Amino acid sequence: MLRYLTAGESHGKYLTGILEGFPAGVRVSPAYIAGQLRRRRQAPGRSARQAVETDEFEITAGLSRGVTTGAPIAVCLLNSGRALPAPSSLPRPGHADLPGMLKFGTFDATLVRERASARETAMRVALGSFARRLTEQLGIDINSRVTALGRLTSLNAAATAAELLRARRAGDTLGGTFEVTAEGLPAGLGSCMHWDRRLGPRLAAAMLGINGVKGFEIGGGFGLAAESGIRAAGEPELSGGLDGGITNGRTLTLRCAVKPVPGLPGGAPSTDLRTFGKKLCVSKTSDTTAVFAAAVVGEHAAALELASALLEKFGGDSLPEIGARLEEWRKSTGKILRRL
Ligand code: EPS
Repeated sequence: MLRYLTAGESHGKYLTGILEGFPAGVRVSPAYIAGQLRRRRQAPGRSARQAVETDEFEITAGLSRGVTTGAPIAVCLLNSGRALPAPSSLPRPGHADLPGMLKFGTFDATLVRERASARETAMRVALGSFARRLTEQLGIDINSRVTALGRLTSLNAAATAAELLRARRAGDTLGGTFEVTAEGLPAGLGSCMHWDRRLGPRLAAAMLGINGVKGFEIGGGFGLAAESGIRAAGEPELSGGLDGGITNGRTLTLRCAVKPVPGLPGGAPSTDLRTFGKKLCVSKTSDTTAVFAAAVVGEHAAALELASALLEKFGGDSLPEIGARLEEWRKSTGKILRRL
């Protein structure tokens, strides 16, 4: 079993992450992790905060000369934009502030927002980079693409930039949808034998656990509700690579809907929990959209879950051991799958 934990506040000194149960023998260069962090940090639509973040990190355990050892992996990721915000009893609407203040019995919204912040997803990318390297070295290719920015569905660099500029000038923010695919997965990951062993709900939890993600689909998703059985049977890719919670050897396709960033530069009406005075809650550092960054996080969140499922099926303490078992499995299942 692969498990991971993160700690750290958005404006704390650094984020901390531990990845446990990861096999030995996986080559992971710091440059690779830095590249993945850069993809998240420099995604379109990010706030001015990203210009001061360098995502400098140190791997303090579990890696020797660029190769994993089988020991728990520990990562420290520095926060550069470190001006701790002043305490505030004004919750930002649409964020975790209000329910978090009620839940934890505090009048200080910053105590909640510091941890609820999407800054934490930088650590999920850092730890997910290890899982992504493992899957890559086993011949599995995980990718993502943004499929909608607000109402814009034919995306190219120019249209995206224009739509982001339009929203920024209007003091507005945008949501969107993204897709994560995994190609080269063997059939047989996950299980139909108990609901919580199904890969679908496990991937759903990983993807819905990304800040701002409100919707999740596998393959044809909600569209399948309107399909007839005959039509659906004719298009097996609509199952999105999973049948009965088990990978079927086809491309895995996951789709997520990201809500528009609730922090508005022009301000959103809120109520101070100490005075009950009505005030505008102004967010100067909000992203214009989080959908491009979330897509990168989605790849890594999916990679962690898929790596875990691979380890459950093929066991092994080192990459060569897992690789040999997987190759045997691909040979034997391939003989059947190729004849269908
Ligand atoms: C975030 C608000 C902004 C973002 C932050 C996520 O930060 P702040 O207002 O605390 O300066 O920049 O994202 C990151 C720092 C990051 O690295 O993703 C929020 O409220 O979620």
